Amino acid sequence: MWLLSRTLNLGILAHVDAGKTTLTERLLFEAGAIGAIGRVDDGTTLTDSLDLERRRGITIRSAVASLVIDDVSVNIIDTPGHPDFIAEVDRVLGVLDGAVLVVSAVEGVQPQTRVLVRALQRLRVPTLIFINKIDRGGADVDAVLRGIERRLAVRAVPLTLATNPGTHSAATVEPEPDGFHSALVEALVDGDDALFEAYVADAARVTPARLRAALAVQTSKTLVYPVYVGSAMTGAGTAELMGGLVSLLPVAERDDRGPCAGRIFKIERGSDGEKVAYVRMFSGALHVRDRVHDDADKVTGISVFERGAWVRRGTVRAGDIGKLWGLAHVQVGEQIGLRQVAAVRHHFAPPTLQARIAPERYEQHVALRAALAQLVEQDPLINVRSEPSGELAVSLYGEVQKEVIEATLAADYDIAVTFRETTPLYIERPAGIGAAEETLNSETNPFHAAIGLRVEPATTGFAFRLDVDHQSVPLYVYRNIDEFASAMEQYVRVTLQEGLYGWAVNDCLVTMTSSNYSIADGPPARRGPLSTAADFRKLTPLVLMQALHLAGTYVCEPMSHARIDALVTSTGSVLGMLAQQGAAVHAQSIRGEDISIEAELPAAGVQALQRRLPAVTNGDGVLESTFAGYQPVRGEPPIRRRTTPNPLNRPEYLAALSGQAFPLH
Ligand SMILES: Nc1nc2c(ncn2[C@@H]2O[C@H](COP(=O)(O)OP(=O)(O)OP(=O)(O)O)[C@@H](O)[C@H]2O)c(=O)[nH]1
Ligand SMILES: [Mg+2]
Repeated sequence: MWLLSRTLNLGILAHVDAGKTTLTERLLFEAGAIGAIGRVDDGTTLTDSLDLERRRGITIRSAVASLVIDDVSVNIIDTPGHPDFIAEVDRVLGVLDGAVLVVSAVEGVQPQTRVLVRALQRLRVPTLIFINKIDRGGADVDAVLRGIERRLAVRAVPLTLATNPGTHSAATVEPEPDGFHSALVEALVDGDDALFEAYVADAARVTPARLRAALAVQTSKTLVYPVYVGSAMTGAGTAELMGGLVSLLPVAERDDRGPCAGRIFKIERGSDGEKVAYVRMFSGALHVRDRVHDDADKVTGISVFERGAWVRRGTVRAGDIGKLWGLAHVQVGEQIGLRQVAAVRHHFAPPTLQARIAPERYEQHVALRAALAQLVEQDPLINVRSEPSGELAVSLYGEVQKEVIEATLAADYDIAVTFRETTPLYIERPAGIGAAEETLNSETNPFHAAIGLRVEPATTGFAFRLDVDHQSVPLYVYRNIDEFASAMEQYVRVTLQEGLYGWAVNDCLVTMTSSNYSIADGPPARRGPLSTAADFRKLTPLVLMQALHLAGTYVCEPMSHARIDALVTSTGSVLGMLAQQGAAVHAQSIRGEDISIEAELPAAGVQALQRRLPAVTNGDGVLESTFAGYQPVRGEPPIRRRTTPNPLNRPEYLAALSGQAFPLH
């Protein structure tokens, strides 16, 4: 049969430069999916296919390739490791059956490795760890293993060992059987009572095959993390890793019964500028000429992987990744098969910076706006804003992303741009609890809907809850109460983009406490025109901003945790530089001639550290930074001018609505 029945959608994740793309290339080569092996350093790998990726030698966009191991079709998603491109990882996390986390045998566990592992754990993505670069000088597998146990706090189970590490002849061997057997038992009994009892009753009856099966089960439950060592460059240890992919990760049978459900995880523009959407199907099948949900465009073309290569087909089935054509309005992160599009959940911190962007030639302003709109399709977190001044502003993770946007606009759209200063992207948090309500037919409420909302602080992120009775929901407008809830959640989210000081409101729980609607003839409301979805949508900002006003908000600044490694002789100048950026130093540790300094500072100051580091450390310093949450701003809160009329100014809001001066979406 030409179509394999089992698939594995595999993410390759790691810290920048750990060797993800090199490993992907190696796996593709070993499995025969490519005839010659490319190199990142020569710009010839399959997955770093963008011009900019090849020139810079880093991955910017996630890319999909496919290979076959035994009878399993493995779709590999090679992701970028640079923290500026974390949004790319975010989008693929939800479509993975398993992952390989690459850790360099030389650099070891990095802050970004921890960020990634936490997200993989939260989503319970079964993960194998590959300790790469054992051929490089300085490789220290034992130290990396200790780092994995200690800093990643996962139960690591080493399945292969390195011989001659740190040399070009580095190779891998299986561990000595007796010691390996007892190490496996020790790692697995905690998570498996039956295994524990069998072992206590008669240790000899716990066979290697039984342990192997238990290892696969506990790997799929993310209780343990099998570890392989090797070199993506020389190919050492990669065959064992490939064996582990299909024997330890949960390979899915292709089963296309059930309703059509999938998720769009990547959007790109084809050679003619047409939109191409990548979908991972979870159940059912999607065919050419189907709609992805009730009011969407029709799919005009589908490509799927067959034996490692994209081929045009009429259908994409559960378990598969496919490319879809014809969906002009589809958005990345969107779930397909459902009419009501669920809100996209993010697994990492949002961008912490914003920068105003302007074309060098003023007449390209409209072209720039259109080009940015296309970039936002691929990366919604860029979140382009039209400032009240008419300028455009984008949200950013960092300087490298900014350079990539600039280079992309120049190369693909022929637009030269300049970025104005980069400033922090503050957020607002509710200070207390606030509640507001509008009832039907009251003087203050021009809409045919009634809403009560309560706003209160929440520990992390945004949550919406519906606390109303079925009877109070207009089920002739929304199909069911869940659809009403997700519509209301969407209206609330849109409103919270601009809080009392103009910044997005986060870390808050919004509860809908009352609801009512009017129908043409009698109860439950007094006679009146039929409520529509627009009534609920337009009334939400009025009620919500009132509740927010009563709760009060305070503005918070994004912080970064920075770690600087340098020579001890640079200590004074590094500390001086940190003090100038308002950083609080937490720890200093000296090892031989090296010092490692850890500090926390406003995220907006990290770029300045990066810029000044070479001069301050005579070129020896290395800076690592990760997001460290938000802290209340001291003193006068910064204000961002709103781009939409403030619903707290009711006449202005209503006037703008009736004039349709701004879209609510
Ligand atoms: N010696 C040695 N070098 C390696 C190995 N794997 C990767 N490299 C080199 O390390 C550098 C980074 O490799 P990439 O494969 O681009 O790393 P990456 O993780 O994909 O990097 P990003 O996608 O930018 O995060 C390149 O110069 C590779 O040639 C290895 O096993 N041994
Ligand atoms: Mg890469």
